[in-house]
Amino acid sequence: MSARGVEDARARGKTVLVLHGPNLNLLGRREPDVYGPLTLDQINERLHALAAEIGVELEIFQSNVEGELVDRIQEAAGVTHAIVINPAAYTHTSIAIRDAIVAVGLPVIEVHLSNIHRREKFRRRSLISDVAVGQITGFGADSYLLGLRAAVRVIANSRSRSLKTRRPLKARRPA
Ligand code: CA2
Repeated sequence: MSARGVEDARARGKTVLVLHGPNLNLLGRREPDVYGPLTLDQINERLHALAAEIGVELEIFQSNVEGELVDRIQEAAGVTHAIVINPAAYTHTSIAIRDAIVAVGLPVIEVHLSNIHRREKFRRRSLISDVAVGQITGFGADSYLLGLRAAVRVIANSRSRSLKTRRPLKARRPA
């Protein structure tokens, strides 16, 4: 096994939560030039296949409702090891999702299908990116797969502290 394989083996059996924000349930039906041809179910199938290959447990949740995404982030505390989130339009508006991420203190990878930095000005600002471990943007459905791989790497490299005793991240000041 490669050094990276040995490293990633530490993430085996750990749980990653994938969250999809509003309107992503419409994928594949409209705007394929911007968001790609795959439906959300097809993206989820690819995520499940990769998770099985790597040996991590996967939970996937989509909602068009901000509060439901906040609830799901809160419920992840103590049971999930990392979160991969495409907050969709809430990326640019949601202090509630940002606050929930800070509150649970779990490592978060922010992903986007399109490159938000090449689009309209209002999409270039993310309220999530400075409380996330990192952002993967512009690789279509592969952004999610790269996000899952990044989450596994973060889990593997984190010290084996109990999830329950993990202290929340310190909120950083937005620019
Ligand atoms: O590029 C991304 O992944 C986005 O998070 C997608 C959001 C957008 O608001 C963000 O700025 C960037 C939009 C998701 C809506 O998806 C649709 C899919 C098909 C048809 C219409 C919308």
